[in-house]
Amino acid sequence: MINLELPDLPYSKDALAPYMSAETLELHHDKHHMAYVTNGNKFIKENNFNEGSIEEIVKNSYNNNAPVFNNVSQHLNHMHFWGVMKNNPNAKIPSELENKIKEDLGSVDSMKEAFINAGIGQFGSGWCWLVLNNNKLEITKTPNAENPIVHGHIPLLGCDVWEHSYYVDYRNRRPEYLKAFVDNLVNWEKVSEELSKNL
Ligand code: MN3
Repeated sequence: MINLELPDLPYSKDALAPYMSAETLELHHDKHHMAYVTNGNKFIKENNFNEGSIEEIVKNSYNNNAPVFNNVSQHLNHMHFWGVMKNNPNAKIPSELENKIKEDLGSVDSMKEAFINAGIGQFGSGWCWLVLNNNKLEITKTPNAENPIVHGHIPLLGCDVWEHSYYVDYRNRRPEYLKAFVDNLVNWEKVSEELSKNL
């Protein structure tokens, strides 16, 4: 019987300031993510989705059971999101990852630009991603709760573009939030480790 649990953040609530405030993390982690966990457990139980891993429940409920999918996929998305962030301005991207970015996406700058544009281009709520698709890096976006695994993609870096992720700190300025994210908030060592594990 699967039971979703809210993970602790891997850093203190003020660790990502000034790019992402403690107030945002309190609301986003303690309230929004908690609600996905609580509702996910409720809908899993009510709809008998008890079998398999979180990833399997996400894939099995996609286009099949919206209450289960929306909450469990958002739980998966947020566990990823907390894990790929770190207060990291002027970060050096590990060379293995940097070389792969250059090979598949031209340059680090063009990767960042495409990532920001994917986030801006996601109408309404959703996510933008750096994914691995058939061993190639790609930039994608997904609506609402969708995680790239439902398309057979491996998520390496995802950014939450739901308003709850940036409205406290950036108001309606989503492009500014996305630029602050790619320039200052990415744990590139973690992204590089995920790439190595999946190549
Ligand atoms: Mn969120």
